[in-house]
Amino acid sequence: MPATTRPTHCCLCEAHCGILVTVDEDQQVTRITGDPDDVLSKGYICPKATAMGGLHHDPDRLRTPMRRVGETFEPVGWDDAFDEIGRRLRAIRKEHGFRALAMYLGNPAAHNTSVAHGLTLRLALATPNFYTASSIDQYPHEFTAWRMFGSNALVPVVDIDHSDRLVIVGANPAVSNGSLSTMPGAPRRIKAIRDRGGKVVVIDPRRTETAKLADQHVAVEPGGDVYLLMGMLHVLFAENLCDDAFLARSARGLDALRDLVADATPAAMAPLAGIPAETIIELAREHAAARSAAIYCRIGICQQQTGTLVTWLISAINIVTGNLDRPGGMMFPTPPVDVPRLARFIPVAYGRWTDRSGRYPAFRSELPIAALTDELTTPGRGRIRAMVTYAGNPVSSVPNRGRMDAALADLDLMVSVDIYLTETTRHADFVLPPISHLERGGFNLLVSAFSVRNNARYTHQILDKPADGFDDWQILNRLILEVLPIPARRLVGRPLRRLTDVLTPERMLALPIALGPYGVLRRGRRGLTLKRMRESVGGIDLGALRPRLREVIATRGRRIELAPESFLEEARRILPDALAGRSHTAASDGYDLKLIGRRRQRSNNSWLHNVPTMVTGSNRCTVLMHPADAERLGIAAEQDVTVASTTGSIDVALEVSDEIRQGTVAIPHGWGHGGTGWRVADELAGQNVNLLHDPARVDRLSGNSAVNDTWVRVTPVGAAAVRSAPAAESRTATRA
Ligand SMILES: Nc1nc2c(c(=O)[nH]1)N[C@H]1C(S)=C(S)[C@@H](COP(=O)(O)OP(=O)(O)OC[C@H]3O[C@@H](n4cnc5c(=O)[nH]c(N)nc54)[C@H](O)[C@@H]3O)O[C@H]1N2
Ligand SMILES: Nc1nc2c(c(=O)[nH]1)N[C@H]1C(S)=C(S)[C@@H](COP(=O)(O)OP(=O)(O)OC[C@H]3O[C@@H](n4cnc5c(=O)[nH]c(N)nc54)[C@H](O)[C@@H]3O)O[C@H]1N2
Ligand code: SF4
Ligand SMILES: [Mo]
Repeated sequence: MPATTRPTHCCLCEAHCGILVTVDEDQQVTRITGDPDDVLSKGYICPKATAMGGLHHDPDRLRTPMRRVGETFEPVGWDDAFDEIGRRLRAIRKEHGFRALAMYLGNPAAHNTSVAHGLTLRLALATPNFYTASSIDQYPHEFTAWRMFGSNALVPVVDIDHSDRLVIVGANPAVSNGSLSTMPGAPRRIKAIRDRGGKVVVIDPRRTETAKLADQHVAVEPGGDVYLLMGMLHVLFAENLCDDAFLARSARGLDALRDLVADATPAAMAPLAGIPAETIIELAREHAAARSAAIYCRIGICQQQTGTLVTWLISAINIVTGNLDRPGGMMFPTPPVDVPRLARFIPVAYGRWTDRSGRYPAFRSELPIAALTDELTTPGRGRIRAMVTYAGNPVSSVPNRGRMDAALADLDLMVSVDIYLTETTRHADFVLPPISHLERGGFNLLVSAFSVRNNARYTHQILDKPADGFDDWQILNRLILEVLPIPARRLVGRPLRRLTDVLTPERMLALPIALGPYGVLRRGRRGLTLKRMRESVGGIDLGALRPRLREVIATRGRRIELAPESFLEEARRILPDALAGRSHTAASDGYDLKLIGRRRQRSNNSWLHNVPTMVTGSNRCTVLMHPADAERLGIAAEQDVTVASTTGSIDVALEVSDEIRQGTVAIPHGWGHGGTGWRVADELAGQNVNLLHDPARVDRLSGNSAVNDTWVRVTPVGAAAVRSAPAAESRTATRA
């Protein structure tokens, strides 16, 4: 075959940028560039896009199912693998009950057309022990959306392309390209706001890549956002800067909200936010005065103990200033399958069950990952004995790695659907690898449901699927069949398998698209079909986000709940201390620096570090510190230092820059691949920052892991006075 260049999407992150992939006659990917025709990304790509080729050709990427034999793995046939997995899973369930089975679903599942099959496997396992990366990610957004708008699916998206004022809190879209607000080419979109005379403000303890594009950078104290925002709300009420007409029409709970912040003056809040009172006042006034304005927040907020409180306060400010459901504010998208509209019919479960300790209520049909390690290790009925991981690396991505690592090694059965042998999957008895990202295509429902502009884009398959290759959905289908209680399994299994083989993700979506708001069954002959999407050039632009609050809101009485009772309670819990000058983030003895996270442009959580072009130059695992702190501690740039918390300690190199707020340090997550056997990643310096994070530290309302503003101390390697105890011991101490 001659060389070809064809369009598809980079599916490494939510942005799903359009790319053009050149493949030579030997089926080698030789070039990846941005697709100028893509209706959403318009030619933009970030440096990670080329990793799509690197991943495909990576000799370490698994291409056949593997079975554990002692300490090593050997290839196994698909059928043999499924047979043995099924037998062992069913036996464990029979002996120990449903609770002894567990599933963890990781982040790439959301960027994958097979996600519905993943959730179906979850249903088939019928276990309370279901976990996803969402509970160290976007729980606070979904929890807030559920309480305020009636459904966790109603997370509003920032209408960045029409905004006159954008305030970004705890997000770095110049690097991440937007999350829960899919905005490929975020740097360009941010610049466009300024070009049209608007203003961009970034509230972040670090002068980030995004802050460098903004008009104003407010270096808030880590965890200080809750005070900053209460101060802003106070000003909006005290100075009558609210959109009364919108509020009267759409919301309830205004008086309770006003009462809550009555004493939260900017002067009282400023010291805890770590910024001047004048800045809080100015932020409030300018937000209310702008023709349209949006505050957008993400991971820096979600991963706080006040994650839901802050998400709520931000939403409340957007609402009281009339900036919800207004072009240029926060809007609800209208995707080809109308998830926001259907949200009302999808019940949200909260607290129907808990972990065995009773500390963590289930939300969204799953338990927070904060509970996982204890559910793996605490003896007794219901202890997890078998685990399926799908596209996840919890050993790396979940706080307290030390214990999880050992716990997974101790399982009776572990099955991982993954393309690599990782820190997590190396503990599996079976690793079932799907085909590579370039060998499959389809429509990603989730990406379209959070886009900053309505669109319908189809991801094309670039390379032929290998004859013996399974896509994720096929692997998941087979696992589903293995765990279903099917009578006469040998006889009935085969026709059933044939039936489920027909249920491709594409077929499952064809009808909902046709029935959707643009669909052929609603709009007639010119309406949208999957075929039309597939045949379009660069996808189909479905126009700007449009106001639709009344259509989608799912609360009783169809009004925005401005002041949910449990949120008020939580705010009232921290307010008296705040008014007395005490922050909820007060230090513990001997720890003098607050640790935050840092996403690097060429990393993608834990799994791009084996692609050589992604780990050259500046993409390293270092601890970033302000020069004044380095001088105070007598340590110099590039020196190896020990970073210790009450939970654990790691050694990393020191990077010094005044871009980080004094008193704060930042370390990226997803590093520390020693022992994985990856030929590139295994050799890299760096350690897993989650060794420093205490799983018991969560957002009190949603249960999201709160890895942010963890107190640490930094000392030269070897010089630490008292090295902190190993993770397991200190964790026990925390509980005692
Ligand atoms: N300290 C700290 N911890 C964090 C964060 C942080 O900021 N700080 N961020 C959190 C966030 S936001 C997230 S989303 C999580 C991510 O947490 P996880 O989802 O648990 O971890 P990932 O690193 O994304 O690992 C994804 C795994 O999926 C595999 N994979 C990739 N593509 C595919 C595919 O198509 N199919 C299959 N079957 N497997 C695939 C990869 O090989 C990898 O092993 O990490 C969280 N952890
Ligand atoms: N290059 C790259 N892109 C990615 C990913 C990746 O790993 N690498 N991961 C993808 C995933 S899974 C996700 S969820 C998204 C996340 O997308 P973002 O949320 O945009 O990503 P982060 O870079 O983690 O941004 C968090 C910001 O919060 C700041 N911050 C930390 N603590 C505080 C605080 O207390 N207050 C305030 N106001 N700010 C604080 C940090 O300094 C950081 O700049 O990115 C996605 N895109
Ligand atoms: S922002 Fe980068 S990693 Fe994300 S989809 Fe676009 S090119 Fe891929
Ligand atoms: Mo994430």
